[in-house]
Amino acid sequence: MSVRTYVGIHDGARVRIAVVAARFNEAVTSKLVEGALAALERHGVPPERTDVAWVPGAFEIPLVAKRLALTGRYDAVIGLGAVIRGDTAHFDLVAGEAARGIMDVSLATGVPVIFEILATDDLAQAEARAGGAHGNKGWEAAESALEMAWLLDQLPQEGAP
Ligand code: INI
Repeated sequence: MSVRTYVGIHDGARVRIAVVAARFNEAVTSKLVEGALAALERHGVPPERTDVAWVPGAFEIPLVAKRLALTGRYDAVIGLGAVIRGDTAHFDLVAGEAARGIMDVSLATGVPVIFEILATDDLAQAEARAGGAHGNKGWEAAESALEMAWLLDQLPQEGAP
């Protein structure tokens, strides 16, 4: 008997995606959003099947991601933010709580919530990952969302023999 293997693909044919983006460091996060939307379109998710919600900062992403995930309307939610060490003494708190919150939402709702909150030492490092020398992490986040949406759709459901 052969091993059944599941690997998600970037197929946006039927999925609906929500993006939750932080306005803090908007020069960076707007680029992440652009990258995510471009990747979604490239993989077959038109604007009509993509919703974007803006929140004040990365700390607020989990609550809004949870609200959207609980609607049942989305196959995946993408959290986009930029936490820059130089900007705040509570860098670790903001970045850490945003990460923990996103994981909690994902596990509690069963909807994949993609974590693409840049945590960098300075603005230049963030810019390099938002359409600069290190690519656009928003694009990668969108591909992760599609991969997870496909995988969760294809995997056996709870209770399946
Ligand atoms: N929010 C960010 O998204 N990035 C940051 O770098 C940041 N800094 O530096 O403080 C930041 N703070 C705001 C935070 O996310 C909340 O919006 C705020 O604390 C209100 O809850």
